[in-house]
Amino acid sequence: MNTGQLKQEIIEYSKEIGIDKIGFASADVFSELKERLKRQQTLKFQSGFEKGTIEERTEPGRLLPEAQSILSIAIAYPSRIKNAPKGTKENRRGIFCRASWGTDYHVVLRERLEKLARFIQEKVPDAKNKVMVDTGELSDRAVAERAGIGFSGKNCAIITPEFGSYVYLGELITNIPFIPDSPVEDSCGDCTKCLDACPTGALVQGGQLNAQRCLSFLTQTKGFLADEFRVELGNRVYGCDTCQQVCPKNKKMDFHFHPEVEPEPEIAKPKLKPMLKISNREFKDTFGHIAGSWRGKKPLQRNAIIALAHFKDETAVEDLIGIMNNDPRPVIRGTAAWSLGKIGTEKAFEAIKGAMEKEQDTQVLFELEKGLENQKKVSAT
Ligand code: B12
Ligand code: SF4
Ligand code: SF4
Repeated sequence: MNTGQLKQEIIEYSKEIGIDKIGFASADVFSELKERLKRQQTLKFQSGFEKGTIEERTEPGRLLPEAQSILSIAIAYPSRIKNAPKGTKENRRGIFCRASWGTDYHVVLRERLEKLARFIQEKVPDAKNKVMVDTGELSDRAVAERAGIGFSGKNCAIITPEFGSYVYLGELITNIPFIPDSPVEDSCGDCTKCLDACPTGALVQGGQLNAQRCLSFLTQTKGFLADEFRVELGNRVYGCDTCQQVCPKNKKMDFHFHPEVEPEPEIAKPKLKPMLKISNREFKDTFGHIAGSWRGKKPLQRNAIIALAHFKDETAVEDLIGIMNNDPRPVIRGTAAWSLGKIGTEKAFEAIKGAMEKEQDTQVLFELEKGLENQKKVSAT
């Protein structure tokens, strides 16, 4: 088998099936990453969403015993919504991060990678391949960096020279020994724009994230959100793009190559109030196909409630009172109480007082008290 020729054929085929960039890396142990992951673990900076042990994450041979190479793929996604709907006073809107626009990228990339695997199998019948996107053990970024897809920015993202950092990543481990590509040179230079812009200081230094402080992570948690983060959340209902938006490498990067990952404007920037009362069925029909629905509706509803407080949306008071009094989930009742306190109309405070008489859950009671404290602040001014 001539692996040089096969590599060329794979590159050609990848373009035909809608892969924007492909790179080849060795399947050697990721020793630097191993140390990094240990350090992050000791510091408790991990998110908990990472799959597998540190060994599985850094030794490709544990995932495919015959592993020789890893093919890394990137698919560019849009950064702008054409004809984006604007929020109004009556209809405030939230925002999903760009990586959650259009069809779930796990589905899109897996389909491309499986085609690639079949193509290789046809050429080399005894080839052994294993594909993964995001939910696999490997660090998609470390693979992409080694395969020359892009460099690892201070915002932690893989930044490609062609598409900036707005790319999804996935990989295919194989037993074929391809000649590896060379890494892309790091060109962050003296820039610190992402570190300066991060609303929560989650980027503790260039290339190091404390995931527990990252709004992207926090939008995906299911419990109460700590107060300090509620203030910073703004209208994000899922994910955070700030450290990518400010990056000069993303200037004018907005690619619309793939209809599947095109944003559906009403979903990518949803009206907030309807999210409060959405049924399970409606949620599945509307948001079920996007990446941002993987944790279910509760975190998104909680974030929508916080976003309404951010806008001080008085038109939402009625709906918020409804869920504060009737929702079976303490996180939703309590966050609604907090939000009502922030919006701070007379009706909102009266409703909080009423809820205090009946509420049994101690965490919700705590949120109700916080809500009422705002009344004291209002009357003191
Ligand atoms: C857990 C996870 C998260 C966590 C933690 C993110 C993080 N930075 O670690 C949370 C929930 C916060 C998150 C958020 C986001 N995520 Co995420 N996430 C993952 C996941 C599942 C694992 C990442 C991981 O293991 N991190 C641990 C760190 C330590 O390793 P790493 O970043 O993978 O690898 C780099 C570092 O180790 C670094 N490194 C190694 N050694 C050393 C040594 C030194 C000194 C330094 C400075 C650095 C360094 O180099 C590696 C290569 O860049 C991957 C999918 C996967 N299976 O890899 C997606 C992934 C990283 N996420 C992705 C995306 C799109 C996002 C968001 C942009 C989504 C959003 N808009 O909200 C944000 C970005 C936040 C940020 N600034 O990183 C993409 C990244 C695409 C890209 N172009 O880089 C991935 C690859 C998913 C995918 N397949 O496309 N994510
Ligand atoms: S995604 Fe948002 S919160 Fe997380 S590091 Fe980037 S700017 Fe900070
Ligand atoms: S904002 Fe500046 S420092 Fe941060 S990733 Fe982009 S170029 Fe690098």
